[in-house]
Amino acid sequence: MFFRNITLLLILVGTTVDAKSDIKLSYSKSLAFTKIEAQCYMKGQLENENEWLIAETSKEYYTEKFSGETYHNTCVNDFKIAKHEVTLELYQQYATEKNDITVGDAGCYVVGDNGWENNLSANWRTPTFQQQLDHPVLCISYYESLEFIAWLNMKLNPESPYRLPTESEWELAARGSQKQRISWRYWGNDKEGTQACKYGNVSDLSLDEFQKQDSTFKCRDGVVHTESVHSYVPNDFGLYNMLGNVQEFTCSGFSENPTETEGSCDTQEKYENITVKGAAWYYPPIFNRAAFRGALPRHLRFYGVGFRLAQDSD
Ligand SMILES: [Ca+2]
Ligand SMILES: [Ca+2]
Repeated sequence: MFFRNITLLLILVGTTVDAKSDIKLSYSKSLAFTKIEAQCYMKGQLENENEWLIAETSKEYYTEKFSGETYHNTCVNDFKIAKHEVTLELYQQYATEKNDITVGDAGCYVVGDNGWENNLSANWRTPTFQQQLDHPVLCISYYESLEFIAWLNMKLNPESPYRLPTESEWELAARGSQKQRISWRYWGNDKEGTQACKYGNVSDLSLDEFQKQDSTFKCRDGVVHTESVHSYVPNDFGLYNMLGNVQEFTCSGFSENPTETEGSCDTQEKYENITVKGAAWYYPPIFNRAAFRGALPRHLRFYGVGFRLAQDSD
């Protein structure tokens, strides 16, 4: 069964308010799950991926940014992962119930006139651009995502608590079925960058025309910033925007050697940074790959980073 009981109930009832809680029907996008069975798979860069990355950048840049994406076997247990990123709408309900304690208290990293800056007036409500309620929430720190998830678990009391996915779970989910795992992206390698706009909200010519970029995909999706979480063609696990819209928190600590951290949640904070996966709406093509791994301090917010829910499978 793909949906949690609560989600199924929401669909059957078909009203805006569920009997078990006041989570609205439209919020169910954040709570629709796909089950992925326990398995082992080959994670990391595939054949020729490193050659392309070095050709696009340099050997030094590759070593600094991408050498930890080693090709190796990793295994996951049965798990469920949300089809969509957590929406602004659901996060807004959480924040309202918490009296907006997370609003604007420490700023959010955005690209300003002089590059990256912690913009103290930017926050998840006003991330320097307009968002709709079904867009992904962003400008949320890892710690804030955990607070939100704790609230959601208390509110809905699911059989298996909601949590963030591990890095190994996330990358498997992003790669899709076996057939798609032979590609850097779930729509293929797409070296020319002409196919991406069909499959995810990526950095594209629409963004480049709005604000000049160093490198974008060579297609046009008409979306400069974020888009609905239920947009573009999903991968064949039925998951949307695994490589687009916002980059996503995992619960795994970050190590240059992924085998140390990828299979579990770093709840003890053994590692300084948390691992983020996927690509945001402004990421150049070199970062928009299933194998890419990012590291972020747990307390910082970025206007390209959000999250999606996962849970243990029944
Ligand atoms: Ca776009
Ligand atoms: Ca995403």
